[in-house]
Amino acid sequence: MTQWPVSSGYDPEKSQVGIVHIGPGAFHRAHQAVYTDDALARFGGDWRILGVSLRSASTAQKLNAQDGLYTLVVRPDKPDMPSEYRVIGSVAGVLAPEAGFAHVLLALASPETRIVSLTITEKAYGVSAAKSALDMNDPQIVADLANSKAPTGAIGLVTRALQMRYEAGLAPFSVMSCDNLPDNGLLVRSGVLDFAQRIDPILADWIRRNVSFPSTMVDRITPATTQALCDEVHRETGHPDTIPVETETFSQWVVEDNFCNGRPPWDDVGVLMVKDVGPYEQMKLRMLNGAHSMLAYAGFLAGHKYVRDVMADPALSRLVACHINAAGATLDPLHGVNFKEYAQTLVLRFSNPNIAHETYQIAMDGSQKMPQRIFEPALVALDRGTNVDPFAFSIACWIQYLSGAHDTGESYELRDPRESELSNACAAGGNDTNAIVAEIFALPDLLPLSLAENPGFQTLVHKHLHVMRLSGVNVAIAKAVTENE
Ligand code: CS2
Repeated sequence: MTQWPVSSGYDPEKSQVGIVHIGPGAFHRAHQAVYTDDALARFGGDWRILGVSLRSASTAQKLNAQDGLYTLVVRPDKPDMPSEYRVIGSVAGVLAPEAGFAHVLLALASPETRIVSLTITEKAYGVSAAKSALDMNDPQIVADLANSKAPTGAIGLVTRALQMRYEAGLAPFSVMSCDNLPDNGLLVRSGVLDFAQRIDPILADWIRRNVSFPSTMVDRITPATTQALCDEVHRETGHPDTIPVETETFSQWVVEDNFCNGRPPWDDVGVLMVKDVGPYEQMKLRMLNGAHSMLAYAGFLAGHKYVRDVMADPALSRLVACHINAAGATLDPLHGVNFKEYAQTLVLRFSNPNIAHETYQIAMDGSQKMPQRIFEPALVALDRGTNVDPFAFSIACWIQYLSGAHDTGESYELRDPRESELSNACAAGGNDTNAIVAEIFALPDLLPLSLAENPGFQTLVHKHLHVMRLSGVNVAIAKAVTENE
């Protein structure tokens, strides 16, 4: 018996592990682990999840002390509705880096492991999307290639585990990325194949022929866990949970039905299994995540701590609506999906008064997020002749954020893997906003060339940044509203 009963009533210990998940952070535990909990409750099966933390020991320490159990706190979007507290049983435990990466490899190479999934954030793949190949400037990739039998990064570990299975004559596992990246299956596939090709071309060939890399679109708003949430869960449930997760009622998962070694019956618990995830991912990245990034930079600079505060700001909420519409106009029609309704749902979700989602959390890692969320749709808008100004405004907000200080002079950390490059580019422009935009646009592997070299687009970005620098972010927001509505 586990220490707390699982809310959906099943005994998780009757199921063995079938999935190893790299990156069992809050997002995974509010999303994939919950769909898997639903599937275990209804159908049983050996599909529990073993988490692997590559960097920090804290998730493992906390979850293992609770037998992998944790509380999912679901926040309805109406002010007076109570939250739901649900104990999830699908996570069997977590391997921490302290246990040594040999243990991780053993778990990945175990014949019981049939799916390896990943939520490691955009920056941790070490794969250049533009080149469909490993990024040879990535120190993790370089280190793992030099020591390919004892890697410590995600791509190296997955490749080495596949090699161990190949050598042992075992069936491979499917590799499923759950990060907010376009064609995430293809991206991780190109990284693994490139890695394998460099260590053993025969292995690369075996992977190419036998391993599936389903793409997925994952969606559930999940703020980082706080001490206040732990206290609330203790008070409301009596469980001294040190690692609960807070999320919204909305949840969506679209998965390419392409698994080489079986999968849980996720389609029976609300997951949409499709042939091509691309259009869903594009819709979500451009409409949801794009608007999120814009509102995070503009909102953070305007002094709003949470997304709900941004949505309560009349000017900003209008800009969010403009952004979502402009993003929707860059999409091709998608059968069965009404973009107008999707847009309305987004506004309701962002406005949820019960969720404390920090703008600063979303603002993190902009260099990894802006390309798919803002730059790509900007190019399409230019091409189609639809409204491109919201994308230019978003970029201006991001560049202003890169200055590292509020209008009041109060400073903050950028939290971006390319932060020194970005700050240097900003500083190199001095007080000349034209030069700042040009410096950022000229950074390698950031903007697509055709966007960076479009003089009209640069002028639009500059126009917004100029107002921001001269008159403050609130004036720039008000001006953008009048120009965009
Ligand atoms: C957010 C996402 O932090 C961010 O960049 O835009 O994490 C967003 O909350 C999720 O993609 C929602 O599914």
